[in-house]
Amino acid sequence: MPRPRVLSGVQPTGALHLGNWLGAIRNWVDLQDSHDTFVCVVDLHAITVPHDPSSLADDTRTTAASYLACGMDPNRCSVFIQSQIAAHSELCWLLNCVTPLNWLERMIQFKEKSVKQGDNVSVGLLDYPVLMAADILLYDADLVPVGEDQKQHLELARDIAQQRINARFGTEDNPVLKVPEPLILKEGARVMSLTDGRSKMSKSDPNEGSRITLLDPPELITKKIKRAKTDPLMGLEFGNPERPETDNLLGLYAILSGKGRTAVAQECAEMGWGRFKPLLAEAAVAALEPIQARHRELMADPAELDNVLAVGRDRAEAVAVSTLDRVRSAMGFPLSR
Ligand code: AQP
Repeated sequence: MPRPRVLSGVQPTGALHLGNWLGAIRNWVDLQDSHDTFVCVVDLHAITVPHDPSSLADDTRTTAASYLACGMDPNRCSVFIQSQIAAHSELCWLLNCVTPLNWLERMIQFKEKSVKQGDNVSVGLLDYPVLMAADILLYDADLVPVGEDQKQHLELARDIAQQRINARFGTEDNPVLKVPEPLILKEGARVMSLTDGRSKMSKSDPNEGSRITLLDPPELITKKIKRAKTDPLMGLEFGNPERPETDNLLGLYAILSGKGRTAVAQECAEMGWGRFKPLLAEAAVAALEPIQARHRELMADPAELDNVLAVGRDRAEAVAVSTLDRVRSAMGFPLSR
């Protein structure tokens, strides 16, 4: 039996943070033994908002190195860079031409991100979910790990595959594209901003104090946690809707210390912030230390990283090109290769 295939990725829009690790990459690491795992750095997605061309290539490599430093093992998964495989852009175009505009206009992420862009909203930002659909569908993914924020995009990918490609260009017995299922991720993996417990931790938040990046040095981690927003109440607890910051920081402590939610709920039930914050800082520094050490090694050996990415690209391209050919052929194009 072939293992179910999984596809996922993160945008190289800045240094990865605890949310990207705990909400996404940590789950991929768990999947690589049981699933045929493809993970890419989605650099084409990163230019859907204004970007700095002088740092895109470095950010892309640093992100790939972060995947490996967090435990993705190139012998057990395929790690590659999205833009190195032209099939992503080509399938995106084919899907664009069958996707109704109003399906994209109702995407929540588009509405939220376009508000931040003012008059500068690109067509690419609107089209982001179609490119994401192309990423997923190219690999015949059985499962796509999704957090709450990406559920709507996966639903769109399923609708495009089912209603717009298979129903129009395939048959019931011979569908053109595999329709992926969501893989619902571990509970409690949504990490919130350190400065506002009601918004998610994000690479693009202009306030750097709102996130802990995977490469922050220990003193900076300690400083950011010291300044993190709290409330005046004594005793820390989970699940109080009036205390989102408490829920977030306690949740981080449960994961980063490895103690789990029940144990930390007991440990911190009577604690004040003055005692808790140094404990959280210590746990964060200790959890990130091995990732940072491995990341330094990888960045010091560009040839090894190049090799991992070349192997990943070749494996990914073989799958992607064969899917693209299926779609081209179903839509009436002669095969180009
Ligand atoms: N705060 C978070 N908590 C849990 N998971 C998170 N992810 C992102 N932020 C959190 C997960 O990381 C994966 C890839 O994210 P992305 O970089 O492709 O896009 P994003 O979700 O928009 O992440 P950011 O950090 O907020 O980036 P910017 O600021 O550039 O938009 C996804 O699986 C996501 O769920």
